[in-house]
Amino acid sequence: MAKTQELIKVEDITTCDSTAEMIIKARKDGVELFFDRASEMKACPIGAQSACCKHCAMGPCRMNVSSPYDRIGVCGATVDTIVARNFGRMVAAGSAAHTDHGMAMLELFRDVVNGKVQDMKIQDPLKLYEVAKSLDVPVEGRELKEIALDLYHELERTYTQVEGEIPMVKRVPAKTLETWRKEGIVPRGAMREIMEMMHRTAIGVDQDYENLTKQISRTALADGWGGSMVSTDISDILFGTPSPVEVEVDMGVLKEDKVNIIIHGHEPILLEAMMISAADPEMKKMAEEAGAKGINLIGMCCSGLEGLSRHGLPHAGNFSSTEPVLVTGAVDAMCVDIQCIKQDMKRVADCYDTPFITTNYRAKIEGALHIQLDEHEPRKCTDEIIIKAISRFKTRKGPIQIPRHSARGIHGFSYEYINYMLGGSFRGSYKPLNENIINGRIRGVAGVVGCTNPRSKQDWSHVELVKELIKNDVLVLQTGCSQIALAKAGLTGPGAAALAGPGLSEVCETVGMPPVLGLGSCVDNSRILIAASEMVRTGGLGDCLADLPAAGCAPEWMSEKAIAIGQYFVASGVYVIFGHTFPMTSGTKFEKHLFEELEGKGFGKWGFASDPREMARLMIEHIDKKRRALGIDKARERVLMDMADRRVLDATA
Ligand code: SF4
Ligand code: MSK
Repeated sequence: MAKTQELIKVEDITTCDSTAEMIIKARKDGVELFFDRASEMKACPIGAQSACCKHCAMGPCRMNVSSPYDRIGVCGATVDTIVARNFGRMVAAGSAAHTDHGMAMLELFRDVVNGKVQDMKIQDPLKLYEVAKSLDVPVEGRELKEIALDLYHELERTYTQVEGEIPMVKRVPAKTLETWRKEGIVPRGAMREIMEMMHRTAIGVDQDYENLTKQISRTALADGWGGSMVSTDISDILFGTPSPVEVEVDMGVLKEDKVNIIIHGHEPILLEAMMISAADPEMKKMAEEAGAKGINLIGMCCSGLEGLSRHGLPHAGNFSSTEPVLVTGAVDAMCVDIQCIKQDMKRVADCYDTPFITTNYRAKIEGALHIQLDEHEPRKCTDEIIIKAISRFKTRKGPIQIPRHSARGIHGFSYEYINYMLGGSFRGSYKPLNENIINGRIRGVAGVVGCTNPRSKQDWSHVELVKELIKNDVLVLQTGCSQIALAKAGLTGPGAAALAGPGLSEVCETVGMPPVLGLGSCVDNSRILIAASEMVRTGGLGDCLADLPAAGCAPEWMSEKAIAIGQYFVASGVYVIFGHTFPMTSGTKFEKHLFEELEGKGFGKWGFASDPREMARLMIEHIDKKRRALGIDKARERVLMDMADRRVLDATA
């Protein structure tokens, strides 16, 4: 337990009632959680502004953040070089995470098609045809297997190609692609771009922040229009394209009389295999014989979003709740794969006698039980996890305290479903969306995405920002942990339309959709890119992605993956605001380049704000600027949430 100072007040840590209850319990139990470490471990002010370099043994070198041009590194690197190189390495790391995940999905697809993985088969052949057609893979008169293998080879280029353009550029609006070609930033293949990014940021290589920015964009685009997009498409083909489903979220989904198993991480294969094992009559019988009323599979973080979107699987919470959920004592197994797994979860799990199981050779944790998931025989791993969970259920020792909070909402939107929802099955189209934007009922579209962070009050910025946006008739698309913050607050439920402005709420009621559309996990930000491209293609909203009345925000981000996502949206033409902190030294030329100059070159730009209302103001201002440029603006005031709105929200939550 953090000892040196008074513990931070729970109401300053989170707005999630379940998490708050578990923080209080953990403190009573003498169990330290990451919130207390975050308040004790003050962020280094130089590191926070990304003004230090340790890329060689002549350093580490630290810049003077209050006067950044006072000093240069031992090698002569300026603050612009240092900050840009650090930013580039964050983008490389984030892009590597998404593309490695995507490549694993593609390999699984190949092995399913070849019959090497027997337990799984293609769930959405229609999507396979659509993706193949979009990439000019011939489909007429051919067997599914033939098409699938050709598609595999085509998509493999996304990762391994060393020259040329990645396949998905075929989906990019022509004018946006023209800008990329002019700037020389069309990605070749993700491995090549990430490798070059790492090379160019080493000592003595690229020392021109503008030139570095080009490679930063190229690397990020290889993620957004490459690794992540392939991951989403292949996961849909293999496991089914999401369509709306009502889901229960928050820690109240844990059941005292069931075997509770949490799946946390990112790759859907663990979750899919767990579902197959949990449905096995033998496993069910074993659980009943142990006195349980069933096996309760629950997701968390992005694995949870994959399960929630495709299968309506209950979801217990986002990144900041993954330690607190263990404090309930009700988790009979916590199984994890890759990304966003906090190492100290193992110790917290031990405190509550919960088996903590890693399943992927790329992400082991010292001291944790590892049961490797072999995709050729996934049930070997998942059956064993269930047996361990049943045995823990039978011998539960400590008292159990499950928070009673839960909320129901509609999730599982996709590019395809939005098309169908707006236009119907025979004339599926984005035309009604564009028309409603042009006539002003919908002011614009915002992507609100990303993590939670213990240095930022959990969920608060996500929820406050989205409330302001919808109140001002901005349709919100969501992914990642943000989606769960809004779901817990009741904004993905049918009642949420009552909080929207008159135009948006009219559209929601006509179409029967909530004003906040959850699109899935963090790799599924690619769904937003595809939807935005379709809006451009549909017409009336400009010629490129940068013309759209749209903006994005990650108000409580923490992962390098978020920086990669932000950069691929900026390079695609979107204004992206980050909250809480930004890895940038104020007053530098590199800051001006990212925050102002990129827009003049036909890209989007970065922005920063620490208050969610300020984020909303900046996003709406940008949306209105784009509306004016399109000639579709109508003067209107920005509306602020008032007490009456808050009462409506409380009633709908
Ligand atoms: Fe210092 Fe230059 Fe080495 Fe970085 S690369 S640690 S700035 S000497
Ligand atoms: S899990 S990357 S905390 S969204 Fe994708 Fe959540 Fe951010 Fe991890």
